[in-house]
Amino acid sequence: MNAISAIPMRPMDKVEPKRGTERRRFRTIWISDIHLGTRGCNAGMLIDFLDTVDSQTLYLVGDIIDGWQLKKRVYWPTAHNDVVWRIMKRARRGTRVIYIPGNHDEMFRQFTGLNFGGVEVRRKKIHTTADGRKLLVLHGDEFDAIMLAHRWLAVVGDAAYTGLMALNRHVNRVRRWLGMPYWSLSRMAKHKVKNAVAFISRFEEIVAHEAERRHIDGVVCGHIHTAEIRQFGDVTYYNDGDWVEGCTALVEHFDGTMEVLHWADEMARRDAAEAALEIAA
Ligand SMILES: [Mn+2]
Repeated sequence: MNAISAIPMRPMDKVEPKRGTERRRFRTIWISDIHLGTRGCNAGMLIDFLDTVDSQTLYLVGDIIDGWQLKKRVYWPTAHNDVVWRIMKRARRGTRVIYIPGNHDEMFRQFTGLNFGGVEVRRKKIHTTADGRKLLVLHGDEFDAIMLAHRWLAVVGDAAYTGLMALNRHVNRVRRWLGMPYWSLSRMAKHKVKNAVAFISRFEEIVAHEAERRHIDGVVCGHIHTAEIRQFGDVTYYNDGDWVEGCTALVEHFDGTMEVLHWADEMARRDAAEAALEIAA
């Protein structure tokens, strides 16, 4: 807690909407695994996302602030503050914001049931979609115990993952310098590594099984940094991904339709459209 309470806060006096465009409105938005306080966090892309979209309800599905990393070393650039302020501002302006702490921000779990500036802290939450489906929203580390058989992979994976993320940053710095769009090295690597794929699908199966046991229509979680919408019999598994590598959000449209937004792709599409407009002008 000490590292976090030492973070200097400053109010965001001007939050500018994207020029000339209306925000895209959704019924619900889920984001998680932002890992504020680490170098891996893509705060810039998340700020762009928050400035482009709006919703009636916003779920923060855990690992928003990385307390584990902050305890070791305080890393808190302005952009990370800007993310926090944008979310607080949204809550003040009437968006229902529900914060479900994860394992990296478990220090906030002690505040379960409380309300901070319009942000409700909960351990889990049942969300009812516009088309009447009941979804259990939780971070997902609750399933780690069941995943024990895969623990060794998690330990080996963690070290490899940290290295991969460092490489990912350098690759993208060079790509940015060359004017190329953001590209996720580990997203590609994960899909190539057979063990990681087995790990992810095992996690998805366990979560879906839990939904079935509870007689609900589905589960929304984060934790494994892999966005997905997948059907298991009568149960739907949703994962909103992360803002470290994939940069994804899960959204619910006003008719209850769910979609994963890949923000790097959305930004690239918008940039291309803007460039085309400039050429036309
Ligand atoms: Mn987690």
